[in-house]
Amino acid sequence: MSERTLMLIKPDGVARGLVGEVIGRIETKGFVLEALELRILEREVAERHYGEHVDKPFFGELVAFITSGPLVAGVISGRGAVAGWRSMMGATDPANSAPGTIRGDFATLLSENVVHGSDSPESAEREIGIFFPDLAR
Ligand code: IDP
Ligand code: MG
Repeated sequence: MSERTLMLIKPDGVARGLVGEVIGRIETKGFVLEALELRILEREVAERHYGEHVDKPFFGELVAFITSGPLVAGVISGRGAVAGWRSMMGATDPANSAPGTIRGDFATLLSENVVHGSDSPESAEREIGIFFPDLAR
């Protein structure tokens, strides 16, 4: 019944001092933090993580940005964690993210939209394996 998902606070979120805000929302929602770590991504790890976007015109920009500074990576768990965390994040483009969501409250730019969340349970297991091999199933 419990599900897990990968959560990232992207370099813009860390640089802007939003770590406590984002983690606080996860905790008050009732999700459980299974792993949490500040790190700078290697290019190869970023390219694997965003592999589904390799043919998109923004891929280079995306990898450059996600490796540009420290980010916070975490695994969160709970009932409906994948969809629940995506819902807390808000729509991908902050121009369309509802107020009350993280992107709706804290972002204006599509390329700097503060957070990441896996888009399915299958993606979550793939992404958790990339960031936290010790937690792979
Ligand atoms: P998601 O983060 O909501 O799952 P995806 O479509 O998987 O959205 O895209 C990954 C990330 O790539 C987005 O969060 C966003 O920061 C960035 N991105 C998506 N589309 C564009 C674009 O058209 N230009 C620049 N960056 C984009
Ligand atoms: Mg995505």
